[in-house]
Amino acid sequence: MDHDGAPTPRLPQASLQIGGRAVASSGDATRSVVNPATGATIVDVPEGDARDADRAVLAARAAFDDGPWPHTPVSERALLLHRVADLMERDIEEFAGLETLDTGKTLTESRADMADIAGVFRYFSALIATQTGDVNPVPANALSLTLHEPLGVVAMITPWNYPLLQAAWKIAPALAAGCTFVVKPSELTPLTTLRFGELLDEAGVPAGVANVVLGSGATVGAALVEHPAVDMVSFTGGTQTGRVISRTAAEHVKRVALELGGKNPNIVFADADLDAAVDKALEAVFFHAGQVCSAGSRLLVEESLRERFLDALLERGRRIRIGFGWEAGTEMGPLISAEHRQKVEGYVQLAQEEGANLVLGGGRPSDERLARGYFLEPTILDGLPSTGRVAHEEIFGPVLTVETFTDAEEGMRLANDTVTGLAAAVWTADTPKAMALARRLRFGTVWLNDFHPYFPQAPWGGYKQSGVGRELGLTGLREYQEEKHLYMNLEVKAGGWFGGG
Ligand code: TXE
Repeated sequence: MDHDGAPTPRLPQASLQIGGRAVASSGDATRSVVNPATGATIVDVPEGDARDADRAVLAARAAFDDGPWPHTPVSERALLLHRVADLMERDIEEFAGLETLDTGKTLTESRADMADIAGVFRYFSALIATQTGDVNPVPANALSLTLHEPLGVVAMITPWNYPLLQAAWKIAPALAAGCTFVVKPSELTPLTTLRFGELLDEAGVPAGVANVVLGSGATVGAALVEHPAVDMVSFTGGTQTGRVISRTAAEHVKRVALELGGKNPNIVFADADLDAAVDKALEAVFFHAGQVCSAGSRLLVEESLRERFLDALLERGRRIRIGFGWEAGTEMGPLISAEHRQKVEGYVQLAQEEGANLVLGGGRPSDERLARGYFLEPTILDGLPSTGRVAHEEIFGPVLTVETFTDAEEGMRLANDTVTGLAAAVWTADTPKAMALARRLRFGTVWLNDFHPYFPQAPWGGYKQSGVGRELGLTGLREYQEEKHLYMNLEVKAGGWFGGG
């Protein structure tokens, strides 16, 4: 195995985790997990199949129906979530190293992801420990209560860009709520989720509550979504896959939570703080090589500022250091796979056919050391026509397109002209204007004079085709709960619609 100097952290047991045990897959097939920075195989893992999905769902079902977890006092559940956070903090370097190896992102980014995961567990621990039910003011001599109960068995299907972070956004609230689950990581990036299965076990999660299966979306993913013993599917990934999952889940009227992609406008007015807006515009799109659902890939800049803004963007964009994520000083890693890079390159080509000018990057880096990885230079395309495909489709790579607007009306019209609605940003020194525009933007998150911050305390999710439901925040907990109305008559006496007594 040659990782071009890549660290070799302890690899997780390359087996599935079902019913509290590390088990072999039902079949013999394996899949190579590849380091996207070098193209080298990191490890071979079992390629699960539908039988594994079935075993895992039945284990989660049994743990929910017959096991202690849904009835464990919330104070104990909260303690366990804190233990998970403690263990993650203990092993943060190991997890970050694995994530960097598997995804290509820089170690700094991976460390931030892992720290956020610990934070998410601590947040949901505190949240569940402080939840109360409601006493409803009904017009009867009765006690009317609203209770929040665990929803049941959750199938979690996660993507390759934030493998463990996205899983944690689902696992922490599901465990807090008292659910059991089966998680299937992306077949491209299973390592940290496998290792996390071991960590949950060490933290004391009861057998069958947390199950990890591996395999492709078409077989194992689909089998989880179709399974009648699954109560809910929580999915993060591409819009097209989300559509298929939604359709299939409807068969059993399963609850579905979908976090899909976005085409996120970053709107810069001429009165914005130029330095801050330029720095964040670069971060918005080149962070994790643009493989971020909320990437600010569509820059809308006020016409009068365009030239100055573009000059500054190019000047700083040119200096972004591409390289191996595990090397100090690297600012941007590779794309996840050769196929994905090809797709992104296709968009760079298409943008030019649609009339945009390539003003930065567009090619693969010339550095010989990077030749076997799936790298692409930070790319900027100026003068993109707002009516073409590229202005509307998610690229998911290090590609920034630039369009201009002449006034706020036009800026709002362009920004909202998308079928998705995950995140948007507005840059202006005029606070009342910023607040007014934020109200008009049809996006799940709107940042004013910033880009990218998210917090476990605040909801995350999309308007329109960016998804269904919200992760994080109180809403993120409610996704994994059922509401029950519990009514107790305090005046028991004979009589009713039909008389009697
Ligand atoms: O994702 P998929 P892909 C976007 C991004 C990217 C595009 C396609 O634009 O270019 O989606 O990426 C599982 N039933 N995002 O094809 O296929 C799959 O195994 C059940 C945005 O790699 O959606 C994996 O675990 N599961 C996104 C997960 O779905 C299925 C992050 C995601 O893979 C399945 C990733 C099926 N039929 C891509 N087919 C974001 N929101 O951040 C696949 N899967």
